[in-house]
Amino acid sequence: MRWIEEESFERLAEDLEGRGFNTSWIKEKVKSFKVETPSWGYRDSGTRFAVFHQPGAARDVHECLEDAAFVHRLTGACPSVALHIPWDRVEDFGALREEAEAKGVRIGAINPNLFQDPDYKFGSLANPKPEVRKKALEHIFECIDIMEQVGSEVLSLWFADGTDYPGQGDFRRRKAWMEEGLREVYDRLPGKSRMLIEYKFFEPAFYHTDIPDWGTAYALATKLGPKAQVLVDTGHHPQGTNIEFLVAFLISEGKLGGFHFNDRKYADDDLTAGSIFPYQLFLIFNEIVSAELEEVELDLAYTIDQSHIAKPKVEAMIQTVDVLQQMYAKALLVDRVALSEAQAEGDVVRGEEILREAFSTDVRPLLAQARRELGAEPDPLGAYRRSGYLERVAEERA
Ligand code: PSV
Ligand code: MN
Repeated sequence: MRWIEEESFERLAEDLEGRGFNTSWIKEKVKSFKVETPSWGYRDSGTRFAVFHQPGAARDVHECLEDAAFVHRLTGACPSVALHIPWDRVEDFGALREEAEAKGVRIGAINPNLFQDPDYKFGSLANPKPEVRKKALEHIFECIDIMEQVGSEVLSLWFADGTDYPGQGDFRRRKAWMEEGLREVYDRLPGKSRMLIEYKFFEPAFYHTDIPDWGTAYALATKLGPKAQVLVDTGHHPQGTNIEFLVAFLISEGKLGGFHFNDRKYADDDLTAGSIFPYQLFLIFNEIVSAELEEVELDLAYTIDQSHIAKPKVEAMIQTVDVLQQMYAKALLVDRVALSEAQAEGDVVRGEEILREAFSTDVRPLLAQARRELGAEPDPLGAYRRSGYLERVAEERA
């Protein structure tokens, strides 16, 4: 593994300097890249057909925090953990906050669960029954209280609301109920906190979904006000959607709030980010870096939203962090001056080649160096495999 050696970094740095880049600035940017991991990514999970147990999978929120803290120690890039309520509900959230901090992480976005309770069979905030809408609203209010107790500033909302058949629901009425509920939530947001509205074009509903796409989420967030933004889950689009375009659109409107990273081949498959469409992931980061360089105000909640079945969970998480860092680093290597020249001149091939040059640069030596400087592991996956962590927790959590 030559890329891990400091010499490889020095060679890359020399090459980049030769291409006109400021390597230490790029390295600092890579070091500042942080992504939240989800508690639910450390627990047992399943398909629609079965739940599969993995030895060592976290059994409660405390073990999720333990796994997340270990991922952070190895990568230096995952200082916070997203919680899902009620899966992660505890008696004392103040104590949970302290526990997280003692382990070296903090609690990030709070995700209400508005899909699992049988009452939500026909929706939550857009349910035709007022008592169910009220129940959903109260659950979100509970999550806002939890945010205050754990010091979180992000309420992350995903609704499974939708219908399966024509005639099942009244679209406009459901829209009004959704808006009414979201308004009440918005008005309760404390201090500097914000709400992120996630969309998904289908599943669990198969005929219509109340917030199916980024345009709908954008319209709702715009109506609500500046503390409401859109959350892009990379797996929640129909085939062929140009995600980098919608990311650019939302950035320019000040409405991009964050991401749920994963990848998909067919639907919401929860695969490792970049495992199927790495170039797309690079192009998404390309839009973000382009905005960062123009000093567009951005506060993006980067979160991994993956629940692995085929892969061991902690390994998959570390692998994902590495992929995200790679794509971000590659996006920092786009020659922006040359790119805008090519665009102005209508030189399509040159413009594309500039992107391809950045995408094909092996940035692993840069990442290894950044991690060394962060006090993390230059090769976090290798370090994880050598650590014996999985064997230890598999025994403890048997
Ligand atoms: C739904 O598919 C989703 O992406 C939402 O973000 C949820 O919060 C998450 O999965 C976990 O259920
Ligand atoms: Mn998601």
